[in-house]
Amino acid sequence: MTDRLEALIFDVDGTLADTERDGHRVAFNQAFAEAGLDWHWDVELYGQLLVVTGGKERIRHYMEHHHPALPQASDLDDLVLRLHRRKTLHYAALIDGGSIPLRPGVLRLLEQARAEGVRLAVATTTTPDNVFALLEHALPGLPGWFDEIAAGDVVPHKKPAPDIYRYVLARLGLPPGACIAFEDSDNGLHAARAAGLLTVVAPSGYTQSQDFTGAALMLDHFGEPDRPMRILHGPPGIDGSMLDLALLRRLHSIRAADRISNSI
Ligand code: XBP
Ligand code: MG
Repeated sequence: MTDRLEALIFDVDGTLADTERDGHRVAFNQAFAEAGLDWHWDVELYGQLLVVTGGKERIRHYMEHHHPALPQASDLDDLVLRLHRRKTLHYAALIDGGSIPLRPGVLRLLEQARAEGVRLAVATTTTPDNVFALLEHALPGLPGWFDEIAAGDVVPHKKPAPDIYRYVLARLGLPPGACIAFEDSDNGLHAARAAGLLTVVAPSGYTQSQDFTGAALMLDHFGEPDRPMRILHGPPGIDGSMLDLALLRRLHSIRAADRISNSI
């Protein structure tokens, strides 16, 4: 692990904003209703479907498990694509309508990183349009703060596979030891760790009871001056009311020291 922290790599859904229940889920249902389908993903069912990352993959999984009588024809692929395209438009409209804010402390941390020359990147399974919609709505021009926005089908295997993180690292030209990943889900944590990244986890609405063994630090959120974070799990010597670069650099150097002593 290098001794300098050079980049922060963020998951999007659940990490930058809690988008699943009131964003993606609602948009999927809008697309189904518009297509004349009587499918409805309620809050509980959607929580179960989240085990499958990627919206197209999730629709396909739902069809196979809840409507197995549907013909396995190639026009099924076409239906998935059409539904997903409409879902993406509905999602952007929901975001533009202001229904999903960034999570506490996210913008503050991005601003500090930008001011101090720590690079920013995104590694997500979601569609690129969704990331741009979310960031641009949060702050006009915000997508331009990121050196790399890696999203969706740019890699063959979605999380929990490490592909998207490896892709981002290659694009940034950095080793995993120079970066920290931010995630909210077990699938995301597995992906980041398998790519060799130190990972900070802030569980979101749907992921509170997942297993985050292997996270370097677990928080309820990143914290704001008037809304302190709670550290749910972390190494001794890490404390504070907000996640900032000083704390992240401390975490990074503690983990670097751990690695060196473990390899001796
Ligand atoms: C996010 C997802 C995404 C969204 C839907 O996972 O699983 O699939 O639910 O996005 P992560 P699309 O936060 O681990 O990246 O419909 O655009 O695929
Ligand atoms: Mg996520």
